[in-house]
Order: sequence, then C-alpha cells, then structure tokens
Amino acid sequence: MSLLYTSDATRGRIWRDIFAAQASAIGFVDPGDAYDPATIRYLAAWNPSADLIATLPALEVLFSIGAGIDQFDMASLPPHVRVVRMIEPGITQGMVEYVTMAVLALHRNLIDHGIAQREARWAPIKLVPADQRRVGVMGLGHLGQAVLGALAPFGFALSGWSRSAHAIDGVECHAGDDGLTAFLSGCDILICLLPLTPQTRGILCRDTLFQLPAGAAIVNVGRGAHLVEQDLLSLIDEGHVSGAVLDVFDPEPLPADHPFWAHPRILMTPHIASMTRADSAAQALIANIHRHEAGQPMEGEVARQRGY
Ligand code: NDP
Ligand code: OXD
Repeated sequence: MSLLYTSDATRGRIWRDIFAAQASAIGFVDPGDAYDPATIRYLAAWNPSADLIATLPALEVLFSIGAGIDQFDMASLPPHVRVVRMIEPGITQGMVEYVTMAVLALHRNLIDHGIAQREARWAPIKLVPADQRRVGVMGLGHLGQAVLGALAPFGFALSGWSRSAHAIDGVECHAGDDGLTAFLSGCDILICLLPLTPQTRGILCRDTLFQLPAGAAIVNVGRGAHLVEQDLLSLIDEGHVSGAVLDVFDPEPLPADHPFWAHPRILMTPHIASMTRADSAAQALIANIHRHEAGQPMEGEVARQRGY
C-alpha cells in the first residue's frame, strides 16, 4: 500500500523522511520513483490531472496538500474516492498571523497613512477604539474560528457568517442567505474565509459590498474568484469601500497590467497568507491515513456533493 506524492520537491523530501521514520508501512513514492500504480491507495497532490487519476485503480483517498479543494476536478474523480483537505497547525498559524496583520493595518488606517506618506503629508487620523470597530468573518470553519479567537483579545466587536448556524462565545453569529444582510451591515472590516463553491463564487460583489457600512474595508484570503474585481474598484472610486487587503486573485499570478497592482487603496500579497508547513502537515497526513485504516472519520474530510 503506497501514497503517491505529486507536489513541491522540497516538501516531498521532508515527507519521505518522516514517512520512513514514522510510518514505514505506508510506502512513499513520487513520480520519479518506479512504482506500480495498482498499489497506490492514497494520493497527496495540489491539482492532479484526470490522466493521472485514471492510472490509479486502487485509489481510496485524495489528500489536498493545501486547505482548499476547489482546484480539484471532481468530475475526473471516481465517486468512491474520498477527498480530504489539509488541516495542520502551520496553515492555521499563518492565517491567524496574516488576518491579524491585515485587520490591525486597516483598523489603524495604514492605507491612508501610506498615501499621506507618499505625498509627504502629515495627516493624523483620530483613533477609533477597537470596541467600536466591527470585524466580521465570512466562513466560520477551521480557519475562520481560529482567526476570530486571535482577534478577540484586541476587543473588536466580532461577528461571523456561515451556511449553518453556529454559537461562538463573544461572536455575533449569522447564518445562511437570511442572515447575510444583517451580518454585512455590521462589518467595518469584512474578512472572507469561505471555500470557493458554486454558491460562494462572486459573493464579494456590488450587491453584497454595498450592504457594508460606508467606509468599510475588506480582506480577501479565501479565493480570488470570491471577488468581483470591477465591483470592488468602482465601490472604492465611489468612496463606499475605503480599501482592501487582498491575498488571492483570479487568475494567479495576476497579470502585470492589472489595475490592482498600482491602486493606492489596495494592499496586495501573492497568495502567502498561509502555507502548508512540511513537518506538521506530514504528521497530519499520517494521522489521517491511520484513522482511515482504522475505519474512523478523517479530519478535514470534504462532503463532495457540498463542495467543501
Ligand atoms: P472550512 O471548510 O473549515 O470552513 C468553511 C466555512 O465556510 C464553514 O463555516 C462553512 O459553513 C462556510 N461556508 C461554506 N459555504 C458557505 C455558504 N454558501 N454560505 C455561507 N457559509 C458557507 O474551511 P477552512 O476554514 O479550513 O478554509 C477556508 C478557506 O480558506 C479555504 O477553502 C481556502 O479557500 C482558504 N485558504 C486560503 C489560504 C491562503 O493562503 N490565502 C490558505 C488556506 C485556506 P458551515 O460551518 O455552516 O459548514
Ligand atoms: C490553501 C491555500 O488552500 O494555500 O492551503 O490557499
């Protein structure tokens, strides 16, 4: 029984050593090894081709090497193959750090101060106390809840929105289409931590962003296709949205002539909010394979028909 790994070579070398030391019963192979495709029960990959999947008759589980699974071509995957997203402490820590940085930058008016600096203009802005700054998270999953936990000690007024109802201490929770308007109207800073599904594609559009209070700002760390770019640009031009911190784009890399690059009210990073950490991810993967073999639920298993 083997795991086929088809991603970054540096991480692959670390995983190979960890599997050899801690889970030698699971053979670890990559495309450079001579292996019998009929022995591959597990595939760890970012975006495996349909051609590769077709060569693996014994495939049981497809593990994403990242937290998202929207990159998978589910149609090419036999219905019995289980799909698992990556949940590991490195991804969570990275996301918590990034969103905290983005929220504090927006809360402390870094976009306006940056514009003033480039114009050599001394322009103090009155502080808004954190308890008067309303911060809302779309997506109350593994990462959304971790981010809310990290923001709580600053004293922000926190809220969240998800598909099903949640109850989280210190967070005003909203759910479903019926809860969206009330949620949006109470977000001075809106963070998108949704998975990309047919229901969430384009969710950050004029219709929703216009329901934010005037002057609100957004942080998109979900997926680029959550955002309708032209709608964001026009709402910034109109002054309804004051700025954005964007880590994800559609497509990636973003073309060099895209208006986001030079926009004074947009802070951009190249999809680095968090990254799978090699050592802790290997442990998470091994633990999930053991769970699968023991007939237990795997952490991060995706409901394929739901899309996340
Ligand atoms: P989870 O699956 O744990 O959580 C998803 C959350 O989104 C759940 O709360 C779910 O609701 C909610 N949701 C899903 N669909 C809808 C909908 N139609 N309406 C309202 N809420 C919805 O995901 P994670 O927290 O692990 O990850 C979230 C995303 O973050 C990833 O899919 C990926 O796109 C992105 N990401 C980005 C990274 C980066 O570097 N920029 C790194 C890692 C992840 P419910 O709780 O009711 O099921
Ligand atoms: C992920 C990502 O899904 O990097 O892990 O976006």
